Amino acid sequence: MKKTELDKGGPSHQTTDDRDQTMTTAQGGPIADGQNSLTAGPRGPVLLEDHILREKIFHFDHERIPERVVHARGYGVHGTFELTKAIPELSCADIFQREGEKTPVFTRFSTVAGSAGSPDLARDVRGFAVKFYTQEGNWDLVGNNIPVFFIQDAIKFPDLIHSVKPAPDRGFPQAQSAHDNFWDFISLTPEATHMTLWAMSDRAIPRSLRFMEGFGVHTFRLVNAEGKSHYVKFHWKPRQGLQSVVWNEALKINGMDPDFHRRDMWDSIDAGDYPQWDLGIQVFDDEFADSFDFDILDATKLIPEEDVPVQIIGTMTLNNNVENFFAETEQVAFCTQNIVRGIDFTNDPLLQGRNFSYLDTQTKRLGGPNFTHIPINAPKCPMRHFQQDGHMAMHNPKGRVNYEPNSWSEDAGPRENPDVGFNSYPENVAGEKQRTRSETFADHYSQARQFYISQTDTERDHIAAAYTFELSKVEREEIRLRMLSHLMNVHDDLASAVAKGLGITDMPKAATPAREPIDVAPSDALSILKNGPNSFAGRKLGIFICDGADADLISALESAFKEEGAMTEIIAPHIQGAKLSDGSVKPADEKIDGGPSVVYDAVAIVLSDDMAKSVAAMKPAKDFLSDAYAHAKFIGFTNAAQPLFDAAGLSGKSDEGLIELNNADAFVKSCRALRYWDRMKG
Ligand code: HDD
Repeated sequence: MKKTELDKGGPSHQTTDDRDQTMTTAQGGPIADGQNSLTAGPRGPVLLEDHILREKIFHFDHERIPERVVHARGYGVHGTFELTKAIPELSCADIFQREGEKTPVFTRFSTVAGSAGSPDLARDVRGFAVKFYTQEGNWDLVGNNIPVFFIQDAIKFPDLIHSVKPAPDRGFPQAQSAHDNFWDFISLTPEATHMTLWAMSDRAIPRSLRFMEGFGVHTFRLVNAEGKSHYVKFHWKPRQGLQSVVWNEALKINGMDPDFHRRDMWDSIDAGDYPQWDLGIQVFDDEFADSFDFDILDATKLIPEEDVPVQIIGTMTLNNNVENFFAETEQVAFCTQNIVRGIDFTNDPLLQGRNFSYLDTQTKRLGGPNFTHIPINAPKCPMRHFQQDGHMAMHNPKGRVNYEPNSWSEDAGPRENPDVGFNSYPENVAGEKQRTRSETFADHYSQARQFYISQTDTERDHIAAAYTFELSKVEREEIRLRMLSHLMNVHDDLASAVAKGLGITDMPKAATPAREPIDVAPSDALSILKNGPNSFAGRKLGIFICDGADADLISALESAFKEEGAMTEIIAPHIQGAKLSDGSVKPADEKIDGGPSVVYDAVAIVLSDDMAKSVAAMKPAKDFLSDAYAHAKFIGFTNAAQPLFDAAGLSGKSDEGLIELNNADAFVKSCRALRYWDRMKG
């Protein structure tokens, strides 16, 4: 029977004569028609024998796997790690032996609390997990963008996560910590105080995944060929420098572009602007550990870089977007217990609990024990063992032997090798079984205070504003007061700023510390603003234009920012673009209401006298300018922008961040400071 256009599903229905492109079933059978079910007559019932329909719907019905119980929202990228300083004296790990050698990596960034579809700019800790495919097996460094954690013992993790995730009765709020359950738990968990200082700081609203540090958090061991051990903390330092957004901006970005971070990562790699991080190590021994004011096994504490400097030993370059999000980013299975010879664990109770949890969770999430057979998880070095069978087994032992010891001489299968095999560091351990927390873990406030006093005034204001915002969303007053009682042990300025923000006049009694806080010196490394890149490279300028705008100025801006290593985008009243002063038509990347200033690091407003009034009447144009101003951005403008300034309520405003566009190079130079923070004072 000949098919009509309608049978084929309309004119868009495509067929091919090319055998290689022919669509098939999962069994490989060519498909003649994938758009019409098999029915008895044109209006009759669908026949059960329709194996094409059955297979297609069956597979679709099974497309989802459980999202990660935490860190569900994430984005993965391929890259390489290049060793720049060999450290055989510290570690016999193969990856640390040969300078200049490159090891493939897969890195997944994530938020913690939100579900897989939640917005990128939630106030949250960011996961920073790196899988190194070394020649002696996979090493997973499963860290965060914050060097400390909320809790000291893994047994509390389910409670922590339950408290931050949506409440079980109502199923909200999503991807937020600004609610009763979270702050109830935190206010009853003094050890979390240090971490919440970080989470309320701008670290928790990074401008880009490319502009954040990463930390292995725990103290690990490096072990050399002679079996000598040193303690180590791992750091990732972004070559792009640190940068965050402001809270009001984050809220607006979430609405305008919930995929802001993943889009930014995809776009920069696609454009060949590959983000890089240096891998740093802080190495120390028992002598330092014994003299340190805090316990090196306590994951709520960091070791200031001023005390133990970070030595750079290599560079990670992320240079390859995934081919398939599900196959790679979703199926990648990081496990803290994936370590290699030359690296070992310590007795950090949080780390030890994690070592149990990750293997367990991957088995559930990926459906069985063979998730290491999935290409993204498989080592890139040879692997030989007698593990076999199970769901979806792809690599089973070959031949007759699948056990050890065995007395077969040929095809006997793999054998242990004490010379190159993993040997746990033979730490001497003894003690009574008990459920206690070491006394040495009891100081919960000193490092929180250190973090606070290490920040610039702007950053301190942001921290106080974040606590105020979050606690204002808390319905129960006693939780707000209990939180305040902890902040009083951190710093009076912080406690009184938050109390003022909340409208609390009668201060509660300060919480009784489990151990008296001590004085610790500020550490500049803890501030974002003290460690700015002094460059606009990797950032984005939004150029708002209209008909009649100065063509030469626009092209000067584009080349000056390109020279800086930055991107530019054109925003115009219409997506078709604008007819410039020289008669050329400049296409737009965004229409004004689709390209708000919150998605740019700085803006240039290049208008013409003829259009100045009509542009000033556009609501999104006013928001573009007033948001850029409120978010302390550098704003370049031409004279014709004056009516827009008036309309945005900014008549007569002048500061060093508002720059008349006479010279594109000078404007780039100013933008290197990233924000004009002084505007926010007072
Ligand atoms: Fe965890 C995922 C980081 C404590 C249990 N964690 C997960 C991921 C990161 C971290 C980055 C996402 C990995 C990916 O992209 O797939 N987690 C941390 C850090 C911690 C930490 C830095 C403290 C220092 N985690 C922690 C504890 C437990 C877990 C104490 C449990 C006792 N984490 C998990 C998990 C997850 C996970 C349930 C969920 C999905 C997954 O493992 O793959 O096993």
